[in-house]
Amino acid sequence: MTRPPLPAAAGGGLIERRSFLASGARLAVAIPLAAAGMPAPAQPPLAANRPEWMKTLGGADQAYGGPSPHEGEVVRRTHTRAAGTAGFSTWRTPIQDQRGIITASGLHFAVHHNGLPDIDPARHRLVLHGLVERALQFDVERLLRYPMVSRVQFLECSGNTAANAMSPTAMDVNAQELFGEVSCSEWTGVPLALLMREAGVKPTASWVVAEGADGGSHQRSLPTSKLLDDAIVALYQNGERLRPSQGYPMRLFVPGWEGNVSVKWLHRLEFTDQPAYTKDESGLYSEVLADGRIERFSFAMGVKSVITHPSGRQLLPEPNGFYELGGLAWSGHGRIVRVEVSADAGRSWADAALHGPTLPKAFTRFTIPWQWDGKATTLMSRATDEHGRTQPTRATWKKRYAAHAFNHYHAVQAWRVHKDGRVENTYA
Ligand SMILES: Nc1nc2c(c(=O)[nH]1)N[C@H]1C(S)=C(S)[C@@H](COP(=O)(O)O)O[C@H]1N2
Ligand SMILES: [Mo]
Repeated sequence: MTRPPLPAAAGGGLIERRSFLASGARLAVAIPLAAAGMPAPAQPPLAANRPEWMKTLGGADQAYGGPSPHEGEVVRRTHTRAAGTAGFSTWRTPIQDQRGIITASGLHFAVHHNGLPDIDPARHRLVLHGLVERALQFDVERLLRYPMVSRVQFLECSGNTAANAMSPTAMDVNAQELFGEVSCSEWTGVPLALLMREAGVKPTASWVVAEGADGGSHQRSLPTSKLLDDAIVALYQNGERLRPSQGYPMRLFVPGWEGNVSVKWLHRLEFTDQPAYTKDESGLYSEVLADGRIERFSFAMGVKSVITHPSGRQLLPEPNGFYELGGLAWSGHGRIVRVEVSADAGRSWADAALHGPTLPKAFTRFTIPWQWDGKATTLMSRATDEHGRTQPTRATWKKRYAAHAFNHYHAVQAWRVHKDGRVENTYA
């Protein structure tokens, strides 16, 4: 029986979501039992040939749970030249395998400029000093006694998606490689405002220099206004104490701002009346604009989105099939209010469904149903936040920055779908 086609939301096979759900449409993805050579089950269908795990007792569990051994491919990835080295390394999260908005702690991306320090929490101290009435020192035990807040928020390296900013032609890489330097966790910690009140930060203290306890002492200057607004000293991540990779035993967490300022292994906050222009902020984390001017302290992360299923180097298993397109959107300025998707290279767009909760400065999951007709096409997503900020095209982004600039790239991402089902990174 042929059914009437479902109402289109836009060109290229995007389906209007409400009527799609209401229609009880047969997705034709599952295998009908009859087709699998089995009669309609009067008794449980597998009774005759049960797998071995249904015939014996299971094994023992472990003290700290881990992922299924069958998911061994879902891991962070680093570049071989950096793997195992003590110096600069980047570990990217498998964003294409994530569903929901929380990144599993063991899969959180990581950027270490000076390797991963092994810190004894009993000997770690946090000092607040400089332009304060009372310089203060906290050990971990004391800090754990303070009132804390919990918020689900993303963390993104300003260099995320740098390959698309720099490479003249689109590199055929997967979403992990391109977009893997962003993650989203529930962060719990002590509001900086509380600690700053206790130290009596002076009105002249417009800046703070935050320093990590890693060998190499990662340092960034931040305006105190941001610390008072929503920054925390994070002690917990997704319900447990921070992972070493994320700054154990404590880190500065600065919501919505480039990852670099969320100083891990935080041990010192010096209140000053001007930025320190540290090595970490004068070099890598200053932007060169197209006209040669330098943009310092480009803190906030722009509005960004990416379709994660399907995405680069994946294979659509069948043409003329139903697929749910979906991905993640986020903005360093606030909440995501809209994500538009195009399945015809940007000629037409439809609103994707946003899956709640849509939290400020957090991942927001979006989806839209899609009937692929088996022809080559290009998929794109474009997010808008509550302040009306949206994503530029790659060409518009490139116009603003010098040719070699790569930080803060947040242009619309396009994936080319080939006739044979291959999905490839492309520039739209
Ligand atoms: N002390 C210290 N803090 C640091 C870094 C570092 O190398 N040392 N890397 C920064 C960078 S570049 C980023 S993007 C974020 C990454 O945080 P994550 O490793 O928890 O994902 O931490 C920032 N904080
Ligand atoms: Mo970073």
